[in-house]
Amino acid sequence: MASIAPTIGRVAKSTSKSHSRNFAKVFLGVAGSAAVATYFYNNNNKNNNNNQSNSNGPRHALMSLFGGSAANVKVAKIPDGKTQADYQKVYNDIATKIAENLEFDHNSGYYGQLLRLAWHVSGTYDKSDNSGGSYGGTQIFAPEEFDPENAGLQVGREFLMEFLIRYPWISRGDLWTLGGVAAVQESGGPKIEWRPGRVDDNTAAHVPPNGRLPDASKDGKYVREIFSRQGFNERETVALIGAHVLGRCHTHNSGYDGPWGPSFNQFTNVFYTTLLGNWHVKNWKGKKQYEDDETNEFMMLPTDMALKEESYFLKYVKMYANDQDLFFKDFAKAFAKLISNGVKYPADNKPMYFKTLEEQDDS
Ligand code: FMI
Repeated sequence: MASIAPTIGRVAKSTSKSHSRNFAKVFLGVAGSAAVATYFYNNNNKNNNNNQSNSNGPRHALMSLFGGSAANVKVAKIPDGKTQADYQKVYNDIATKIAENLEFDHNSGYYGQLLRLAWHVSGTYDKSDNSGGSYGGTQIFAPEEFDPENAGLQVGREFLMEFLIRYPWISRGDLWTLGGVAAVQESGGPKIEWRPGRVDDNTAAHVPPNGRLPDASKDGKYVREIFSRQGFNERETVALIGAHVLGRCHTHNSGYDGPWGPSFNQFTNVFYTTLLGNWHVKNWKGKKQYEDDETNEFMMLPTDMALKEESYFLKYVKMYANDQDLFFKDFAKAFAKLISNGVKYPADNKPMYFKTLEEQDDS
């Protein structure tokens, strides 16, 4: 029987070392800044930045692939002259700001916030018609912004806002997904393949409806179905949810409370080793969640427990609990897929890998 005790001892003490109009209306509500809203609006018009206008060749090919809907063709377009060095600069600024705020949220830092933001902007993807996903940066528009599952994500968006102003050429989708990459890598996780060229969709015409992101109170079959709509199999699903190693739940966002385990500011496989310990239903007035028998300090969501209850998930939980390298490899692949779901990259748009701050210090 796996025990969580040694894990708690090993990780708990450590701190991470490397440590059109419609748009304007909605955005002003969010940010309260006329200047920023005007910037986005102008930028949109200037670059003709909407995903209806991107290309012809690939668009026709994709139209037949996705049932003839031109609206959902999303071809990546790198801003003129931008290279990996430009994106590494943005990465560095995000990473530096993370490192300057390690005490945030009970010493969780911003890792969890930024990773959850990257996931929720991408997790609206529907492979059946190529709608949703990270491409258009639509999360600032209703109804997506007000999806109850997105409660609290303004914290991550506001954290990143200054970089949209400092680097006016970067799109929201690129910035938000790059924030997720920085969160994983700077907290000690694997290198994530990332490609640029998501294009802001400021027409608010392709905002996905609510209900596409999973509800944490449900069971394993439901989790399997929701992730399968995004194109993930069971193994990828288990690997992705291992991200719950970072950060915590907040009653004011989701109704749930607490961190999943002791490694909340370090990307490790400890989510799985912790999950394999013993748990009971927490006795409180809040939503049904689980509490660990040993310390009563940690929590699991009903959907996390489902990974242990269903044999089609459990085998991967055990695999990743026993082999962190394998978890890192699978997570990196699945997360890179998640943040690019729906985006068509032309052949010259090559994968980029970013150096961590620590690696740059060493060189
Ligand atoms: Fe998770 N999550 N998550 N999550 N998530 C969080 C926080 C959180 C769900 C529910 C859920 C993935 C999948 C799923 C991630 C990363 C990822 C919370 C607490 C809930 C209820 C939010 C709060 O602030 O109260 C599920 C069950 C439904 C959406 C689910 O399927 C995936 C795939 C990932 C990334 C790949 C992270 C890092 C956090 C911590 C956020 C923080 O603020 O620290």
